[in-house]
Amino acid sequence: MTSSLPPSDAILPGITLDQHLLRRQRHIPEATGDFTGLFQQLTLAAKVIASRVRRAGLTNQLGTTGEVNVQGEVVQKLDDLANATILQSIDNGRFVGIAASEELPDPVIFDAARGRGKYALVFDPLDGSGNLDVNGTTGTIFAIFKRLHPLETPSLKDVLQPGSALVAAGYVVYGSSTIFVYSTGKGLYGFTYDPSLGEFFLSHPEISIPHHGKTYSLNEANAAKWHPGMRRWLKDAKGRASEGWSLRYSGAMVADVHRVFLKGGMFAYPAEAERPLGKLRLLCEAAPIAFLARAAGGLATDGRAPILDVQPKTLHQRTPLFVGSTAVIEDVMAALSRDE
Ligand code: AHM
Ligand code: MG
Repeated sequence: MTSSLPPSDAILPGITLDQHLLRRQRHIPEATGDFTGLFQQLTLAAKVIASRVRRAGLTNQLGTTGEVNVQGEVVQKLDDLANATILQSIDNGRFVGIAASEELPDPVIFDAARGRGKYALVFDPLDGSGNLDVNGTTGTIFAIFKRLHPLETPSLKDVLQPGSALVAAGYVVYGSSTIFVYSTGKGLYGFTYDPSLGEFFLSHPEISIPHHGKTYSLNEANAAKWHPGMRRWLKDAKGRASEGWSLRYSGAMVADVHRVFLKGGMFAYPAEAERPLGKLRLLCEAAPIAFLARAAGGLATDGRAPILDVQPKTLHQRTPLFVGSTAVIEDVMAALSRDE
């Protein structure tokens, strides 16, 4: 028997999400551990949702609840389950004072009497849930603000902050594997879930969005309703097919954005003639994705202004969204401004 140990990566697949958070926390002398505690609650929720999504076809969890949510959209059974999972995961802790979900008309206030919980959480529990019935990819998106007045009872104001005020954001992709991606503003990190060990391991250190990219992800069936500049940009890109442009669109923003973050290109849900603010939600979808894009060297705009600068007026406010490689987004913005 040899006394030398094998290299550590021959035993462990890498550092865990917990270890990663703790190492970063050590560099912040004033850290209380609340942030790490909140992330532990979120990763627990991600594991539970991933497990439910994987087994949904066996547990009568596919299909709709028969209800329509505050967005006017049909609620899938797993939308409800994912929403309840996240709320339960954070309710037993003291870190979140107020949480707002895409699925709920109003924010949930925790422990209002004592005004505890210095963070405000906004989330889309199961993005792209229309994909569930066809075994397509779905995801969870989350955004974390510091509450404006942590000693006071939490209120809607804690949530109605611009993306530039976020302290962290992330998403979980429930795809061929489960991947948890997060940033606190500097660096974007991805962790792949090993279900046999019940741990997320660092698999994508320092994700950096390529400056250029040749993939566009948008629902082209809506093109007739878009701004003429957007239509022309797309026509030009298609005319340059020999340059290698490809269309990839999954119906789940998280899946499409994850591709764009890794390979470059653009995800967009533009404004439409009868829907000038597009479809996606500013707070629980666009702002966190814009925050992550900036951390990885990319751009996100509503076509006029950076998404991160937009001050939300209402909880479920919508926004057009163009996000991805800097060169592509700048090109699209130029096309949009030419036809104003
Ligand atoms: P959801 O949060 O209710 O699932 O809606 C958001 C989703 C995005 O994930 C996706 O990019 C978009 O809606 C797809 O919309 P469409 O079917 O109009 O292309
Ligand atoms: Mg969504």
